[in-house]
Amino acid sequence: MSRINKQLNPENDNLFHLGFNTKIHNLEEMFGDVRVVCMGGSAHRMEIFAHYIMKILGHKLPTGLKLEDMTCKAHRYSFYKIGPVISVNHGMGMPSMSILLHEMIKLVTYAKCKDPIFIRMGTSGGLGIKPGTVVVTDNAFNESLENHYDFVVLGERVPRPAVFDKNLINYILDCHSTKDHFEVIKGGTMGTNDFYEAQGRTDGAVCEYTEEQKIMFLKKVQGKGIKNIEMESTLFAALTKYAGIRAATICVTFIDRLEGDKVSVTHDEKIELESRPQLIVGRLIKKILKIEE
Ligand code: R2B
Ligand code: URA
Repeated sequence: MSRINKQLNPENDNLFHLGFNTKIHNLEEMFGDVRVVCMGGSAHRMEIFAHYIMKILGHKLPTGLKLEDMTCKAHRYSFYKIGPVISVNHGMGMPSMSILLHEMIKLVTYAKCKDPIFIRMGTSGGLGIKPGTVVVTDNAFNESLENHYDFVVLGERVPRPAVFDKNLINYILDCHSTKDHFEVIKGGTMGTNDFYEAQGRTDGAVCEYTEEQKIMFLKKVQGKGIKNIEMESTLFAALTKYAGIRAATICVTFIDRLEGDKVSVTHDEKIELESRPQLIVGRLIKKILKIEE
């Protein structure tokens, strides 16, 4: 069910952090064909992904032209449109993602996109699973291990369920090939507002708990069916569901948090690991757009 704000005026709105204004930009003409909005934390990664999607769609730029970051004038996010696919970075953490999500949901609404899908491709720390495994989130949890995200509305906490679309999850799991050299699994994800204490790390600038207390906490998290920890899924699940947008989170794990805290992958390993969710989402996009292999 869609609960898009009825007070919005599509004729007069400023998507401030994207630099689009409905008085100036005809969003329906610019974005009406969009089917999939892909998001990820880093601007660089989403530019690489945009080029990957160009290859998949068979788009070739004439010599001398390059992909343009369409929101560069707003100096906040990096945003690429490749035919029916948008590739945009959301930054780190839920406040940054929340701003982008509000404005992207308004954008696809004003553009009259038909049943667009939002995907977050990310990185995470795993819990008792082999590093490099890709996790497709079914339920997202907050730092208190609750299956909802607490929005703060007019000073009051408003919990909204943090669950993802079951059919879309299965559709994504089907994109995993037995030939892939990594596992793709379904599981719970904990989204935190901090990388260090909230994720039970002992290597932050401050820390007043012991290694034993940390492991006890992480085992409790694991006991909830949670397979990985990152910093956006709870808000992402709850806001998209509330707005009536089908969405999914698909994250690679860099480390097993039961084995340690430090992410020590090399630059090349990082690029390869980050390409795993992209590979799966590339196949998903081909299926959605009915592009032959
Ligand atoms: C995963 O990685 C980032 C922190 O290193 C954060 O955006 C996340 O969710
Ligand atoms: N991102 C996180 O938020 N946590 C990790 O452990 C790794 C990546």
